[in-house]
Amino acid sequence: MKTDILNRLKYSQGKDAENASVYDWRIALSLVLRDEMVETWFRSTKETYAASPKRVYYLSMEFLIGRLIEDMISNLGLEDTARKAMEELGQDYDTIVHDEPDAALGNGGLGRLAACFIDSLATLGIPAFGYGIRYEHGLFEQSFAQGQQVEKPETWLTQRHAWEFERPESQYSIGFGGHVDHHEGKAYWHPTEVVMATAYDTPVVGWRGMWGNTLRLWAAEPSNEFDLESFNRGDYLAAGRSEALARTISRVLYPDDTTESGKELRLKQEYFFTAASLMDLVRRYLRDHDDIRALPDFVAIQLNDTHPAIAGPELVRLLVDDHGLAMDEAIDLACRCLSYTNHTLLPEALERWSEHLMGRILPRHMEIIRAIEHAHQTEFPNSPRILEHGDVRMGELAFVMAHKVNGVSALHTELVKETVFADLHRIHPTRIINQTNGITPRRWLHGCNPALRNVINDQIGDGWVTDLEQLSALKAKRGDAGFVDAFSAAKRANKVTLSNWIGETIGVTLNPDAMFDVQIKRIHEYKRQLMNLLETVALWNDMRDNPNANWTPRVKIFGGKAAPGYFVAKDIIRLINDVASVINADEVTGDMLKIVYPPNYNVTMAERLIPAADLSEQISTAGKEASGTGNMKFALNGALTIGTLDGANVEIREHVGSENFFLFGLTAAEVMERRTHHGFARAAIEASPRLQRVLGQIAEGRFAPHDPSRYHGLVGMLYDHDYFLVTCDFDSYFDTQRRVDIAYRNTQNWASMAIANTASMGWFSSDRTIQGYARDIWNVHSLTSPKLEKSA
Ligand code: 26V
Repeated sequence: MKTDILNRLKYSQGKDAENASVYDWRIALSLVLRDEMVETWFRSTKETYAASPKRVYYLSMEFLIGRLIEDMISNLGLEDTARKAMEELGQDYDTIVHDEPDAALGNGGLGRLAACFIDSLATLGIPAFGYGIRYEHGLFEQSFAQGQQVEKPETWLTQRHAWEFERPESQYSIGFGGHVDHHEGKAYWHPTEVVMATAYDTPVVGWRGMWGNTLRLWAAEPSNEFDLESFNRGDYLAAGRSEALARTISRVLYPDDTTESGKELRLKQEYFFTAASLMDLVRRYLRDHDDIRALPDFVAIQLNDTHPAIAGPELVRLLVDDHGLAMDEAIDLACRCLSYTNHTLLPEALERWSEHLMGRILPRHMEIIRAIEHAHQTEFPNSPRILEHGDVRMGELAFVMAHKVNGVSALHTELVKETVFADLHRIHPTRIINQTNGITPRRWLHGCNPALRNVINDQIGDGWVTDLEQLSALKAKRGDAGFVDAFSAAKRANKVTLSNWIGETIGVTLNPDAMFDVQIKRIHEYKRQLMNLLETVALWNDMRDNPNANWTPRVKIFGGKAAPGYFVAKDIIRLINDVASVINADEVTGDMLKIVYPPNYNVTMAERLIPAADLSEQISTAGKEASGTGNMKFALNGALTIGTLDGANVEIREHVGSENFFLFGLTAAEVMERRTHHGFARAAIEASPRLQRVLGQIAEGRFAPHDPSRYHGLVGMLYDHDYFLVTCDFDSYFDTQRRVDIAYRNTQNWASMAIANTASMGWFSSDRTIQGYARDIWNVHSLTSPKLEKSA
């Protein structure tokens, strides 16, 4: 490996060992690893062509991958070799691997789920492609200025991305705009704007290099004919402008995971990657099949939320306009290929496009959407409309064009049936099914937590990495003092490592024996970071009232970004930072209470924080968090959860046992009922002296003395609207936190509960989730482990 690395340094980076930077070494190492993967990748591709099986195409606007280098090294089983090689070359291995920037091509849970899924598909040996967009700029970089969020463009691609292969031969023209002609029953779309989609492939190799799939991301480039006219006229400025316009499509990830809607560029991004992916998969299919009507036997297309929902009309367009099928037959065929995952019930996140915009950008698709609507209304008169109030409702479109629609946790799926798609569910009662989310154990235990991984391996070997249910063997070891001590020591070591990092990065000194209480996720009102903060202030008050009592020391750790236009979320960030300044400087509470909020939360930061957490905050308003997946990562790494009955918390609690889970708050049904009470928030505040006091302090400027009215809006909102019932759940949350305090003081029992969590999380592997999709939705099979599949 040393020779390979030196060769890569010389011939690919053009550097010798004397002049190489950390970056050069990292690229050299990455290219050597990539060479290794290519072997697996070619073999898998050959086997797939030979077997001609049904394949999965996972269409996702987001893939939140993070760093790849450690994944690649451990999937290939080269940890020791790579470390030794780098060290013998005089390089610090950890510095080298930590040099890789995160691929932050996603906002949060939805994109990270896609990344876990492609890892599981490769590990399970299921032939699959992930299709998405190669954004030049991923999710913005966050910093704080006087406590306020500041966004800066993210620039991962200014460095060489060593994992990908550009495929200039895999290019498709994607049209926009123009008009449609009809001749003798046939439609001809004449777009006015054409953009090229160029493929960039990243090999996705599963555990121990048994199988490799492809993540194919599309970049937008000007077509050759692009504004040739201006160019020939010598108007290079105009030609350059339209060239820039084309590249705009894959320039940047939209950072609003809820509110931003109706933006023309966003619609173009959605169509751009969906159309390129469909043309690509149809072309691959036709290379070794000649009957387009058999497409559903060989192709399963999963839509990750409605973002690629234009796939329905686009596939119909290809089948009718290019392959001559009749409209009704094409719709039926497309349905049998497509399935759709719903990830949110929040009304503001449900996509709609005005018919006007859709008709202007995609005139042929607008005709086809009307045909789909007509066909569905003919078969099911009075069924809910795809077209409503001049809008195309993408959820309804995706539902109607899919043979299966799934929710992402048991509770969420029931709510999908009862709320957003209640009427469609009545018409298609077997279409909605549940597939509870999961996480990949490769990254979220084996990779991020070597200390705990080694303790587990010493007890039960490493079979759990691909068969997470094996962790249940740890349940029996809860009485084994040696094991319990080793488990606790691993957690303590992770907390020390994190404390050092926090000290270095934000200059706050932490006591590693304090309880590390962590809430990391996007900042959203429904996730209720504000409730966590109010509880922190209330605890601080109690500590100051009675400083000599036997308090359980706590560190409250926050992490997360707010959408740039989400002003309430940004106010919450500022308040967390303001409160942190006051509390961290308080000598009365000192080490008993600290608040830290390291900026720019991302996948890599999650990998640092989760292994060091004692307590996992999963406190969303019941009914609002579709699943959550951070909740699973924490429990797997031996943190206990304080949480509501929301999303996958419900199932986590069932698996780990109610005695190992701190439950509080209203249920989804109670939430809906409470909202009907006039003045419910004011009543809740009046009933809680503790909450009143905290809100009073914030309102009178205790945490912003130079700008005392700073949080009047936020506090006023809690009194008057409080749509997410922070006030109603506050007391129950506070009391439960005090139970957590008491439980934490019994270190032996806490360790035992933590072990129960780790040992019970086997079911939450994304391998289990993917096997569910493969069986219930896709009807696809593993090419590496048919036996394993039968036993599952
Ligand atoms: C929506 C939009 C709307 C327009 C602009 C950009 C944009 C980007 C993303 C989204 C999707 C939001 C939905 C989402 O991320 N849902 C999360 O999915 C996770 C995986 O299933 C789940 O664990 C979380 O509970 C759920 O909030």
